[in-house]
Amino acid sequence: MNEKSAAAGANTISEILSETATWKSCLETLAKTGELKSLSEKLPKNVEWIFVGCGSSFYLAQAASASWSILTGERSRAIPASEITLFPQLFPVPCQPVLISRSGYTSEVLQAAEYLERKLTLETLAITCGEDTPFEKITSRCIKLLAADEKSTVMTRSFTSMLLALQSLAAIRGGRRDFLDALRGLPDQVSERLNGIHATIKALVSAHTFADYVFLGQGPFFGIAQESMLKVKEMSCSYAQSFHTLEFRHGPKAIVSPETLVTFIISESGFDAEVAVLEEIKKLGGTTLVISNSSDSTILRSADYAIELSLDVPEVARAAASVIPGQLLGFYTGMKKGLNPDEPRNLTRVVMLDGNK
Ligand code: F1P
Repeated sequence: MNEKSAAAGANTISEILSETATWKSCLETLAKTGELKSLSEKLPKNVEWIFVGCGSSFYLAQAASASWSILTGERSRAIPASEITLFPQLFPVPCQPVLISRSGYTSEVLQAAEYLERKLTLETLAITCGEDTPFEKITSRCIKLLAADEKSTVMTRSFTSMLLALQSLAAIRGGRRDFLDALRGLPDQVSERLNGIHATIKALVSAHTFADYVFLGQGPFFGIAQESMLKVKEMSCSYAQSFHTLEFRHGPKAIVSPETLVTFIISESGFDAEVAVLEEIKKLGGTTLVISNSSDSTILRSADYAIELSLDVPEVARAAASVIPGQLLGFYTGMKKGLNPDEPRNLTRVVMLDGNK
């Protein structure tokens, strides 16, 4: 085994396995500084919240936006940064923009920030894992999670840590003390389950090679399904798709075969309806992986592989943990194909367009 193959994926797997410790340090720092509380008081009321990002950061925006509306009752939506500069008429004003960027250097996000701050004179809120970035200079307010930054090209602990930070801000806005208390216990609960999740995914990957990967989720778990899809695409260069679970019936299920791995990220709110889709897809011959907080006889009957998180936290707080199986699936499938998940084909860690380089 030469040096390069030995080091393949070393950053990504250590960053995935360090996620719960990173959550702990980020949540403790945020609690100590009290910055989320003072931010919550300064930010406007009765406006729509618009979460913005690119790539993983856009899928994070989707999960954060759904979490925001559930925890605060305020209107919100998620938009890719490029839509703001290419179709500005789609952007509602007034609103509170929340811009998400791990690096703080992504050109489309910087261009969107410039447009929102300078042209629309909106005070944007940024969240990033970078230090001293142009992102921080352009935006009005900036939450920095330096402990969550990564060497790998693919986002893992940065994705989950920034999601938990935005959910914490939402809980403060929504007066959800219970949610904040529950989040403090999340890292330990998840780290106790990490070995089990790891073993299930390793067994699945070593036993199968799939032609197609489908991820399904509803509510905040749709953004998680999208991110899981991207992790498998980026790290293993496999064909992967994601849909709202019940949307899968409306056409996409035509692709189901034993060579298709269909991963269900089952919510509590839509449990019965989503499990009914699972049963149907199993009958069509798909190979199924189920990620849920609790299980029942239908899941046990229809799941080829099942990961039961059994986390003692509110439903929305489980979103971050629900992406870990997808991260590991992408990683081990990439390693099995002899690829390097740290440096996926055709990708750079930051997308910087001419004029921003
Ligand atoms: C995020 C992103 C990643 C993608 C690749 C390029 O940029 O699009 O999602 O995996 O690494 O960058 P950002 O969050 O740094 O703006």
